Amino acid sequence: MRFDLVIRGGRIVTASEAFIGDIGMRDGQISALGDSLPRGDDEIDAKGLLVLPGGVDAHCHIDEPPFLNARLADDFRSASLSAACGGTTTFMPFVNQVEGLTLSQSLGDYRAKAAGSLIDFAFHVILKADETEVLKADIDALLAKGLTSFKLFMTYDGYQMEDGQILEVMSRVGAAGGIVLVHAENGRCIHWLGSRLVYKGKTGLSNFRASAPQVVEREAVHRAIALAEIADARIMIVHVSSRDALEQIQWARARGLPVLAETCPQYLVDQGDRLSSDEWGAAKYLCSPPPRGGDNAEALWKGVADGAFDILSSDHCPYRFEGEDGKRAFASEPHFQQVPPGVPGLETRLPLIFEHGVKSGRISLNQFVALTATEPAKIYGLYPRKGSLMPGADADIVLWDPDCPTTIRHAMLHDACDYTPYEGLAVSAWPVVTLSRGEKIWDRGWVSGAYGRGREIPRQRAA
Ligand code: DUC
Ligand code: ZN
Ligand code: ZN
Repeated sequence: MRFDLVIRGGRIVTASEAFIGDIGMRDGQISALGDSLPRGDDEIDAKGLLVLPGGVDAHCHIDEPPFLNARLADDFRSASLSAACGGTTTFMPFVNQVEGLTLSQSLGDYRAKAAGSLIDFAFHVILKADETEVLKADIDALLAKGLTSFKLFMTYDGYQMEDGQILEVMSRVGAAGGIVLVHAENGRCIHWLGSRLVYKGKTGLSNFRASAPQVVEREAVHRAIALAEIADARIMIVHVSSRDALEQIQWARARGLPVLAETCPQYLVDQGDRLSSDEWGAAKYLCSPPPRGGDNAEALWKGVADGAFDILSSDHCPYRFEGEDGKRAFASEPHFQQVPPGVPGLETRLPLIFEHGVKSGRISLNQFVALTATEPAKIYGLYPRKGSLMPGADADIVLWDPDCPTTIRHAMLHDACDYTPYEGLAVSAWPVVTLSRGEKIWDRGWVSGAYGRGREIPRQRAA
């Protein structure tokens, strides 16, 4: 058997196994796993390294039309580079509707943007609270094109859907075998609470969490679960931030309802206390739902370890801090309602979860692979091509140095944002080599591979 490349002698880890061995690949696909494979045309000595499936980041915002009037910093080039350098080989951004275009037309527009990607990708769709008839036609057209995951919002002007519309979307997508991603916060409560705070003159950033407390997320998660049960749909509660919301998910799962859940590093490496400040700097931690502080992160980690969460994604939402598009540009004083919510995190997702999950003993290496690569690939119809090391899978492989002390600095990252919320945090492992379909695109500080080599991966029906 001839191999283009053999990765030799590393500790190979999948969602279910771990063993020392070699991986041989040919024409961009994994062709054999074993011991003492024949020499390849090229070789990587992986002794002392971990060899994992490339990460699949199933939630990131890239080059969308301005959301709440704010412009995202990353295009597909910078975002895909950043992802690759952090060990992610497939990502799933959102087609968001462009003003004046249908969703199908917006998909065409977005595909053209994604043509600059360094890594492979597949799309979700963001739904606006449009006229129901328009929405129905749009959803059907996209389902017919193989897009099977739709995100709806229970908050945000222009996006917030009422229960009837949510039922309509869920039943339509559910009947077609798709999945509905739910941003679960009660927008009316957030408005009401926010107005009261503003009336009392409490406009500083420290009030952001009080305007969207846990109960607002808990109520929305509970309602989304009930609506999904009525509509007979499978749903994914995205970016779960609190113990209260997690309890609702556990309740639903105990009843056997098809409710899946995602959380993200900003809730697991909780810096919610940094949102207690009224200084501009707090804006670097401001995202929706808010990181809660207190014991929420520990409760979420317990949920992750116990299997209450299916996937861990970044929710990369890179609004700059400075500059004309920056968070600071939205108001002369820091005001909790005027700073666009969102934080960058594509490149730091895996090292942070590795550190706070695996290194700290909260989850196993197999769980790490499952939560960050295999499960997102399965849930969104990309498996076994992605998220796996099986023969026939794409050779998307990441070599990790498990003993690579690194202090996170924005200066070392590759996104187009101008800060990281994790500045100065120490981690002890980092992805050192990233292969995408057998091609080295990140090798110990060196970047290679042509922008535009990334492909859209056709989706199978969700598993
Ligand atoms: N949450 C954010 O923090 N930003 C944009 C969208 C979202 O759901
Ligand atoms: Zn959201
Ligand atoms: Zn998001």
